[in-house]
Amino acid sequence: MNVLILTGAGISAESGIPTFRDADGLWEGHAVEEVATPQGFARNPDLVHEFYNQRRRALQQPNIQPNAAHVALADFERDHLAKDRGRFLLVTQNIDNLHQRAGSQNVLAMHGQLLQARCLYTETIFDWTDDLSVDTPHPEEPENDSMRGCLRPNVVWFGEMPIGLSRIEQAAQAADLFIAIGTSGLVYPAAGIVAQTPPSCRRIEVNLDNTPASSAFDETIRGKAGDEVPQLLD
Ligand code: BJW
Repeated sequence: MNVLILTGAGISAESGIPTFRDADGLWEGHAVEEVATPQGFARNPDLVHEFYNQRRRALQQPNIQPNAAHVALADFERDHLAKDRGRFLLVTQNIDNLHQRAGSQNVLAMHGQLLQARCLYTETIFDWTDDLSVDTPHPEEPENDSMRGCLRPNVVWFGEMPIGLSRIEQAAQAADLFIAIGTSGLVYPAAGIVAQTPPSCRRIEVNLDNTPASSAFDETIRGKAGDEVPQLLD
């Protein structure tokens, strides 16, 4: 049985990371086009850096830990692969690294990672835990002033190409079980993955609420990921 999991911000809500579109979400007080597009970054890099600096600092607070849903997915994958039951891929839209910290192995972070920075010129990716600014020197060329401020968060903004799309498409087409957890089904191409799975695939949505994608699933489980995912995968 080939398993494909898709996760969104809702799976990390119980770990203390705000979602985007719920009340008190990350977009509140921010115009999406100002903080999550390449054009917004070009117009006002200070604002965008500050938005991500705050989130990077918050992510590294000791109280932010993987929750029961992250752990259940990591345990399920370990067992599935150890028993040679088929393939397993966890596609996450989250940039928070909590799946990796919970022990998941086959994780594809399709919208990038907050604890990475990328050089605008060379595309080199660096592990990054500190603040970024328009004055941050290039890690490999700290004396070269023309390279100052060349780093951006290694995340995927609107209008940019998400990571690993062909691998995701292949996994969707080969999936026998597809589970989407804690995602609003509003952002493409992630929201379209369910439509790429074959008719024989069992499709399950776990979410607090209905989403525009709900009708594409065979089963919808309403509740908190931290309660529902461990039960579902037990
Ligand atoms: C719980 C819970 C609990 C709460 N338990 N549940 C087709 C149609 C229409 C538009 C498009 C299309 N194709 C492309 C587009 C344009 C665009 C798009 O989708 N726009 C729509 C908004 C209309 N897409 C893109 O631009 C993408 N790029 C692309 O398609 O490129 C193609 C291309 C071709 C050729 C050249 C170049 C490009 C890129 C999208 C990038 C999205 N980036 C962001 C920011 C990432 C960095 C960051 O984190 O800051 O990704 S936006 C933001 O939304 C973030 C998220 O990953 C993403 C999805 O959000 P998510 O995870 O679903 O969170 P929420 O908050 O929306 O929902 C949370 C859910 O959890 C809710 O349902 C709650 O009920 C639930 N929940 N607590 C269970 N405890």
